[in-house]
Amino acid sequence: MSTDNTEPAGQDAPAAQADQPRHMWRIVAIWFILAAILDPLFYFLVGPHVPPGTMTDNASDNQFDFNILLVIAVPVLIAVWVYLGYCIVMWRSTRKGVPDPVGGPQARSHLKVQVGWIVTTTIMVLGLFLFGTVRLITGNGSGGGEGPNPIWTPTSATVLPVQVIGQQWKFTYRYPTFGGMETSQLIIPDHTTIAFHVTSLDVIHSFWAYQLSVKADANPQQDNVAYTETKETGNVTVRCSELCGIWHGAMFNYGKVVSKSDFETWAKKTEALTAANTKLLPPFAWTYVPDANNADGGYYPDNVDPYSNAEVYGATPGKPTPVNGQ
Ligand SMILES: [Cu+2]
Repeated sequence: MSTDNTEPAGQDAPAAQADQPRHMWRIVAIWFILAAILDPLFYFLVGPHVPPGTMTDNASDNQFDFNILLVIAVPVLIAVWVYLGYCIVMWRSTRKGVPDPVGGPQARSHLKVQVGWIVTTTIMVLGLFLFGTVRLITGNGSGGGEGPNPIWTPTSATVLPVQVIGQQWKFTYRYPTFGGMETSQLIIPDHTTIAFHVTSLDVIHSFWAYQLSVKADANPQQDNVAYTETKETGNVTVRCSELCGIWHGAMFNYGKVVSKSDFETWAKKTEALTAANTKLLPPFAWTYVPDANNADGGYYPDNVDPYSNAEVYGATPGKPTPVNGQ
């Protein structure tokens, strides 16, 4: 090809193209065969092992959703790889008889490619939007925190409420139906709908029970509700997923889904064992505000702004200490 840019573009193109194999159709054929083989293989072999597993209804739903996304993504990935691979093999500069690189007007404005690109990506994005919305609604919130007034509530007649309290830097759990006992480990029964009531005593944390596929922000003075239904026994990892201070990375603990009978036994035993401690705790409530004035584990009355100047940590009750020592 001449380096003379004034030469009319594509003058010798028809003759050159006639000798060329139909690259586009070759690429499409290779892509189609690979995608048709790898997609089902991926879905059936890898799919069942995709996180977060199947410990709850939300977890199974989320696993299915991830698999659908991956089944859509795999052909896209294969298309990119096949195209790159084909280009490297067919048009590498060391190969004899390769056509010169095409530039200038010839390489611009390929209507079919442009329309094909826009239509395909639009269909994919709108399809994913629809899919995500439908799955969120049919999945009853998909294990996410729904705030204090959940839109999606479980149909089950028996729901076990478990309060999750985040604080720098740990999670504890209170069981209002077992005397308001507080534990440092999350234990819940199998085949039961659980209502997590997530709150915080200080800054914003986030309760992420990975295997349960539950994630809900823990905000001070907010009762953030998230539902899930347990389907299998097993171990659960709970992590804070909101940067909450210097030991955020160490804010995790482990829990368990146990059989219903094991749960009953554990809960009754723990309730009795911790009865003396429970008496010292503030009465069970959906939210708590540590008492800054007394700093003794007492709690603010409702409707007092915990962060007003009159409520400074360490101040004497009734004698507010102004901030900055003024
Ligand atoms: Cu945290």
